Amino acid sequence: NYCEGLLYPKDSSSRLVKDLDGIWHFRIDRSELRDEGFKEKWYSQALQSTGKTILMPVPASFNDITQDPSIRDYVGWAWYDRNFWVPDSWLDGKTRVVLRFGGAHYYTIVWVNGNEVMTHDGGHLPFEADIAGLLDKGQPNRVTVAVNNTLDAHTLPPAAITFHDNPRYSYPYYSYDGQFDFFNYAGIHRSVKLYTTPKAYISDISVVTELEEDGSASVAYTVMVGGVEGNNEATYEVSLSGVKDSGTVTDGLAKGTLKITDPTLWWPWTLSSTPGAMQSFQVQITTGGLTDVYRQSVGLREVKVTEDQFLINGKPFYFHGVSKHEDWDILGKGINDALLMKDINLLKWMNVAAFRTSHYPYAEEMLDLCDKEGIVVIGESPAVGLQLEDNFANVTLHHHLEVMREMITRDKNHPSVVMWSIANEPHSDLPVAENYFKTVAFTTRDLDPSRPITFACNQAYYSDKANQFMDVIMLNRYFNWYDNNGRADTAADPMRYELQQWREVHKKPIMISEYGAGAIAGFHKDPPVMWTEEFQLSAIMDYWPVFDEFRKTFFIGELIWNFADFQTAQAAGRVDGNRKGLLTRERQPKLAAHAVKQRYLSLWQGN
Ligand code: BDP
Repeated sequence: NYCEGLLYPKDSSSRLVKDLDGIWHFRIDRSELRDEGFKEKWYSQALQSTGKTILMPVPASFNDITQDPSIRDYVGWAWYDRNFWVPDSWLDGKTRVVLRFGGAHYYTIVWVNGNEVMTHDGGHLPFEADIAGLLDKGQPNRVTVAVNNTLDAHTLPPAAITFHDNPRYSYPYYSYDGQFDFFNYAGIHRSVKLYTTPKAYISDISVVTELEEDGSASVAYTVMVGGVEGNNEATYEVSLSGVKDSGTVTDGLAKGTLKITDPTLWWPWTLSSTPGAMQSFQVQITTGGLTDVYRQSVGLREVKVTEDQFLINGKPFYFHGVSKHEDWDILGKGINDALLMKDINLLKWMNVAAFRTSHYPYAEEMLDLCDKEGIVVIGESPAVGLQLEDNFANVTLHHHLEVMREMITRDKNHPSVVMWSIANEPHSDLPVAENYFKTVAFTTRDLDPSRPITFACNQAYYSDKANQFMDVIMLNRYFNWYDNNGRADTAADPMRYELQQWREVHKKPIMISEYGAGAIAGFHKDPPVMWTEEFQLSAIMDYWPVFDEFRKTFFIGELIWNFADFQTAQAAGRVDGNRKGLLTRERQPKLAAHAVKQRYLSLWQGN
């Protein structure tokens, strides 16, 4: 079922990776209709020769790099370009040279030496194309990117962030209609890489582990092979943990099952003293005298859901953790290894077992770190805020299914990812939502039968129409923040009641995917008032006895909103962003972080 792969670019004896990250040329299109770049064909020449450009780092959001508010708030086509060289040996006619973007927000068009090579719809997932045929020997090559951050009713997320030609508005005009609560950061957010493969190549690998009663593991593998010419035969060899298999590629596929008698299992760090055991699944294909080699990191583990529990390798797992954002000062939604590593270290410092990639797929580099550290991840799609009837139209559904396919193709081999969250806070009470979620759930299960499905629900147990199709129920609740202002002590009763009701309607495991309160670091008052660190702490703690009440039965997790403060659109209820972080945006702890650290330690040790 998996589509052509999105294997992470890696060096091997048959492949070379070259980074195109760094400083690019950048220009926003300030014309009335944002269409000058296309009219004047900016892609057909160096961007610098089209007019004034500035320098822009990649990867990064462009918004916070300069002091210009019109760049921070820009909506429309933003243009990037840079030159690069490739060695002559790459242009031997036998080599694929693939240009790969880890992700750009939101709609992207890419040209190489003036030729359009690919477009991509959606902000968080990779896209790539073989550009070997367009490259020049002995002179620099140029890559040009146009990226547009306009969001409408049918993008994911849906929103009304748009420029238009209504003369009543000055440019840039945009409005947030409240459907999602984070800044619409834009630009080339993830790494840009060139990599080579032989003409016949390994295009995708997937590995699914099942644990057998006798303690062995069955590892089912599927390898997709591309570019095998004519009637040529391709053969393959795979190996994992010293167990080997080989055969002939049939219809572009190599499939089989490896039996590992004494497997080293991948464990979350809260369930084992040797967590995060990653292994190398080596694949080699040979055809017409050419060989391609790829080593896929895998972790052997199995996930199952019962009526009451979430099991990893047969052991009950409790999701004590946080929901996060990809959000950093200056960098916006760009990525950087130092900042990713800092977040991982802070997660471990707070004794976090798991987090949710609210509200979109995170960088592959982050998932790699979670694999290695044994931090459990709920992978969320960018379907945040499907609220209007129009958001459930077929065109959105079609795109949603495509995004699920891309996300599963990219992330399916990460053992840290244990569940798919297909949406956040949709109006799952609307009649149109029933068929919509039925379709997304069935398709997702079909794409990946090895992981349970959920979504973050803020609707009522009596009106929601989507949870009937889920394996796990996740609830977002703010009883003592948006309701009952100033009364941190009002969450426990409604929380208890709701958990009981949901459980009665659906005999499924339930967890909280968001709860929390805003606090501005340094604001203190006792007795507590809203926005102080004391209030945030008591608001969060009010839920804990209820969680503990149900923890031994069907309640499988608690994720605090949010790991850290993050940037949002400007609004009366937001203080230079959303302040529900346990940490500040600069990653320094508020009072509540220390209490959460203690609680999570005791939950973990009590496991
Ligand atoms: C929930 C959303 C989340 C918001 C949060 C809040 O899922 O994106 O940031 O509430 O209001 O509704 O802080």
